[in-house]
Amino acid sequence: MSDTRIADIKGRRVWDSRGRPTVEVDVRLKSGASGRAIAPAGASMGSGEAVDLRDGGAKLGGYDVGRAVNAVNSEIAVALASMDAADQAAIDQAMIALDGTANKGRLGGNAIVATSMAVLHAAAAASGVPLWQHLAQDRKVRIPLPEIQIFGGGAHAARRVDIQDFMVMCPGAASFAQALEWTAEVYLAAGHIMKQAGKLQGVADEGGYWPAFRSNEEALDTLVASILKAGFKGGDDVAISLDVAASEFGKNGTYTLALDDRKLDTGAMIDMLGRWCEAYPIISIEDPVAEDDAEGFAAFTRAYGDRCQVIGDDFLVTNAARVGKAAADGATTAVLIKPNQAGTITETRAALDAGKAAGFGTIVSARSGETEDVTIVHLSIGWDAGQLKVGSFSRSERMAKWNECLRIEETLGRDTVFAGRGALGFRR
Ligand code: 2PG
Ligand code: MG
Repeated sequence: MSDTRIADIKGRRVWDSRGRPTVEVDVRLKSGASGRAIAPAGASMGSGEAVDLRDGGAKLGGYDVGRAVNAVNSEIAVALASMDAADQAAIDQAMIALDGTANKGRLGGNAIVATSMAVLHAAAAASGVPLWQHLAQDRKVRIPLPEIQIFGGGAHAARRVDIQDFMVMCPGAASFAQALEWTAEVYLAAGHIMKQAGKLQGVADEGGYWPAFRSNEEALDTLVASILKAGFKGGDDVAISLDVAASEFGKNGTYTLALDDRKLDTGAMIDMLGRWCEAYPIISIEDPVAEDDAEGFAAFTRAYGDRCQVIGDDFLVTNAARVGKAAADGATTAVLIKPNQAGTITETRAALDAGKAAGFGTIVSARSGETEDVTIVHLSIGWDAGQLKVGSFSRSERMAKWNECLRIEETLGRDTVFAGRGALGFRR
C-alpha cells in the first residue's frame, strides 16, 4: 500500500466562469500521488448554505478570495498535515472543527470544499483508479440522466425572466451519449428559432440562450417548439424540466413575477405551476416555492409529485437532516446535491444517502459559477446518483463535464447502465 498521508497542501487563487476569483487546492501525499480541485460558486443561494469567504471591499467587486486561500495555506495545511487522505471523514471532521462555525464562514466554505475535494482526488490517485471507480469500489454504477439548460433566466440572466432554468431531460434516450446528441439537436433548434424571431442575444451564465421573452410562458412555448423542431415527441423522448428558484422572487408566501407583472400567494403559485404541468410536457420542477415555504412544498408535492419530480435545492441545501425532514413531511420527491452547499465531501455524501434512504431522486449539480473542474461528474457516477445537472450545452466549464461523463460511459463499454427514466423520483 502506498503512503496516503498528506505531505503538502497548496491553495491558490484561480478564476471562474464569471471571471471572478475562486479557490483551487493541490494536495500531495507522501507517496507522491496528488489531487486538485476548484471551488464553484452559486448566484441563487439558499440561506442555509455553507458560505464562501470573500475579501469584500472595492477590489474585484469584493469577490477576491485572499483570506480563503490564506486559510488553506496556513491553518488548514497545518491541521491536515500527515493525516490520512484515505480517511475522508476524519479529514472533513478536522476542518469542520477547525472552522468552528455552523456555516463554515470563518475559514470559508470555498476553502474547505476545495480542500475536501482535492483530498478525495489524491486518495483516488493513490489507489490508481479514476475517482468515480474509487468511490464506487465494486458496486454497480449507472451513468446519470442529464438535465440540460436551453434558456437561462432568473439570477443567471439579470432577472430578464423570473424562472431560472428552462431545461430538457431525455428520458427516452438509450444512453448518455444519445441524450447529449438529442439535447444538442434541441439546443440547435432553439438557436434557430431565437434567431428567426430576432431574439438571439447571446447566452446567460450557464450557457443557455439569453431569455429575450415577453412572458415566462413564452419561454415554455419556445422550448416546446424547439423540441418539436428538433424532431422529438415532447414528453416521451425529450421532456421539460424547470428550476423555478422561487426563493429569488418569493418570501413570506408572496411571489412577485416581475415579467408577468403579477403577485401571487403560495396557492396561486402552485396553481400556475400546476397549469404549466398540464399544458407542457414537464417531468421535473426544482424549488417550486421559496425556501421558507415548507407547507407550500408539501402542498405542491401532494398535488403534482406523482407525475412531476419535485426537487429541493435552496430548500434542502445538501443537508442530510433537512432531507430527512422533507421525506417525513412529504415535502419533495428529490434532492439536489451540491458539494459546496454542504462544504465537505462527507456531508455531501450524507445528504445524498439520506435522499436515497427516502426513495428520492438524487441529482448531483454544478453551480452557476463553474470552472474546468469535473469532480461532480465522478461523484454522480461513483455514488450512483442517477441524475446530473451541469447547466447548458455551451461554454467549456459546462462541456468539460458533459464530455467527462461521455468518456466514462465509453470506458464502461458493455457494462454501462444508463440511469434514464428510472432515475427520476416521484411521490409513491
Ligand atoms: C441552481 C444553480 C444551478 P446557482 O439554482 O440550481 O442552476 O444555480 O449555482 O446560482 O445556485
Ligand atoms: Mg436551483
